[in-house]
Amino acid sequence: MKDRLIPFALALAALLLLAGCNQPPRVLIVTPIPTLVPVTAATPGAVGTAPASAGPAAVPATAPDVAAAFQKGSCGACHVIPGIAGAVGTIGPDLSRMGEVAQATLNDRAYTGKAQDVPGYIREAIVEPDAFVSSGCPGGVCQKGLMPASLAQTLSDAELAALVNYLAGLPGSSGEAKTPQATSLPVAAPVLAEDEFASIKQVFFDRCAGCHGTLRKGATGPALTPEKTRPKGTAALAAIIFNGTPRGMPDWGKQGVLTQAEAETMAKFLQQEPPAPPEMSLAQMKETWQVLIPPEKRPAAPQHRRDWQDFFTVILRDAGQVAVVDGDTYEVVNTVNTGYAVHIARMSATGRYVYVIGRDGRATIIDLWLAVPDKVAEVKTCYDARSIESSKYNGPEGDFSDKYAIVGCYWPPHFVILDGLTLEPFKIVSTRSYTYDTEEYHPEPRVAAIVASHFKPEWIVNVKETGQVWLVNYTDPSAPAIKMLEAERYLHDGGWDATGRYFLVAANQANKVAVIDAQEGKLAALVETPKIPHPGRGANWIDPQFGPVWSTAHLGDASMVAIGTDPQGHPEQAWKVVRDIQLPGAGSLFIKTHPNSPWIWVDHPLNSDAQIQRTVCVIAKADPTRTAKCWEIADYGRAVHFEYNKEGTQVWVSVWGRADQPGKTGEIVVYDDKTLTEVARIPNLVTPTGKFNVYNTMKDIY
Ligand code: DHE
Repeated sequence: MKDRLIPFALALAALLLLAGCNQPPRVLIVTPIPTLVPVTAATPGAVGTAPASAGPAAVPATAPDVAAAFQKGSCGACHVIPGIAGAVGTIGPDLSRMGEVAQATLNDRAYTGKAQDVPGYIREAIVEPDAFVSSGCPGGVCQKGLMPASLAQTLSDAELAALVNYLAGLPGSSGEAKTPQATSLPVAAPVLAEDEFASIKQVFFDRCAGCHGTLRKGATGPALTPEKTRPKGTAALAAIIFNGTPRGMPDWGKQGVLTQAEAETMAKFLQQEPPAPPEMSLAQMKETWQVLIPPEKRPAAPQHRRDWQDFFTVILRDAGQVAVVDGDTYEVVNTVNTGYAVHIARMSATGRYVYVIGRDGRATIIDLWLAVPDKVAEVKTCYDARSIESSKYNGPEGDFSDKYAIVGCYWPPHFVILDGLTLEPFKIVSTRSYTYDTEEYHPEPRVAAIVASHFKPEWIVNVKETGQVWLVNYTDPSAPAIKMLEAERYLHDGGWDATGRYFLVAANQANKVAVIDAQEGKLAALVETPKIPHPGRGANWIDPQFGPVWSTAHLGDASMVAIGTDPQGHPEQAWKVVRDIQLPGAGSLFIKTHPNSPWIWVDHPLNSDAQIQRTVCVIAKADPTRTAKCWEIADYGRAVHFEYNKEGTQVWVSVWGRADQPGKTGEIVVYDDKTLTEVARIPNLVTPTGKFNVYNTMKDIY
């Protein structure tokens, strides 16, 4: 084991000063620590139990409060440190057995540092954090640069000596690590000048809000409210902002997006009360709008011989990219930079264009007819977004194919209508409104799923918090007619039934599926389901007993249900749960089928069990009473989301790995749908999640 204190972020520094006193690190002594008892903690490693150290004692005249010193260095933000209040960080190694770990590392030939004894080793780790990088971070080998070297300037000699001494004594005399205290220390927000606050606020909304939420309540990224951030302190937060984390936080400093000083200002900003998030005007959107290849300069026919209708656009979430992959050859035709924490892709009515939305509200359009498919326009329409769709209607009321696009935002709470070829935004509609049931004003109702009707020039826009489904007619998109239907709160994701007349959407926190009759423009039913339905777009199939059904699995229940969708042919079963099929576990996000397939495929990526996370199951349409087969598709990561090829003969499943684990960042496994045998793997993709086959997405086949 070559574990080490590493990036034991934020703590200590003073060693440099000690070195300045001609005191080589290895002679720092381990002193008894009776006076170093933290205010809130149990006594740490018992006196005299720390590994022996050579040299004379460097006892500070007045021993500092060790808990205060840890607090000053913000060590607890990144490390678990027994006995230190709030030291429960999981970015760096757990320091519960630091003394033992240090000794073991010193005995290990792999150790390349200069320390001769345990205290020297710990000091080296603090003062020269990258001298020897630990493999003890939660994700494996720690990241160079994460442990801030600035700690050397943060703490006094005495404070550093106290910390080294404390850590060298871990675990305590009982040999067992102490449980960290969960109390929080009173910490005031650091001072931030008004002008600094104003400018960094904008950076937050541009770069960070998509993952941490505009009000910093957390989403993909953790909550960053003051009670969470203040105990971490400026140095720790700045280090994380600058260097990123193994769990997906980008390294804004290393990427050159933020300077060290800006990272520190951001760290201070995050410890203040969250300010009201900004609105975004059309003019602001237009400032970000870029047409890279104008429509008149785009080809009139495909410039390659590939079957572009069988392309898959694969979301590479943590890379902020979309891979365009050939469905016939499995070659990655191009990798396109898109919005940060990119979320989903949808096709234009003709399929030629792919619309992509990132959580940062950046919409991108990719032209699949270019010799190498690439983006031709982009625009930022909000600070936090999840949905995008195109206009798909072509009928008596006009041909709207590829004419418009729509982006649904979480913040500001609005949707934006854009030109379908250039992404020029031209109409913003706020979703601020009244809850459907209590008629109370809601200031921030987020836009969830948006689908385009094939039968009317209409988008179905789902407004989460108010529980309203808006039917938005785009015949005159600058003055869109909107019909507001009352459905259920917390609308999230959903899809069409096989006829395209009914839209079924999960009201996930209400444990219901709302059925919208898009032809009649009304709510057809509310169907009770098990806990937290999460269909993606769901799966349409013919049940041998109950006829046409639509299915969803659940985040909070180990089951997949089938809901009857044929009020004419099977009125008894219409809008009722007719099947409830047991799965190996809860935590399912997506299911999928194809009219040509004998199966319905189900994933479980958010199950707490690592094996179930990477397990997929199939249910036979011929015998939908149980799962026919379940298996693990990889030995790492999570199995997530399915997509069929154009013919409906092969199924692609993502292995959602981790961007920081070489060899395990992710891949796609391709199965023969009939035999369920593996056909191919598309390796070395960075966190592949959703996959969207051009033909199936444009035709809404699922
Ligand atoms: Fe999604 C669809 C919102 C997290 C992958 N996701 C959707 C939709 C919404 C939504 C509203 C429907 C869009 C539509 O049809 O127009 N997703 C959210 C969140 O708010 C949430 C829970 C938290 C967040 O921080 O964003 C979230 N989503 C995730 C993930 O973590 C997933 C698994 C990976 C990722 O990309 O981050 C993920 N969501 C997807 C995918 C779809 C989706 C692949 C489209 C499924 C489809 O087949 O259409």
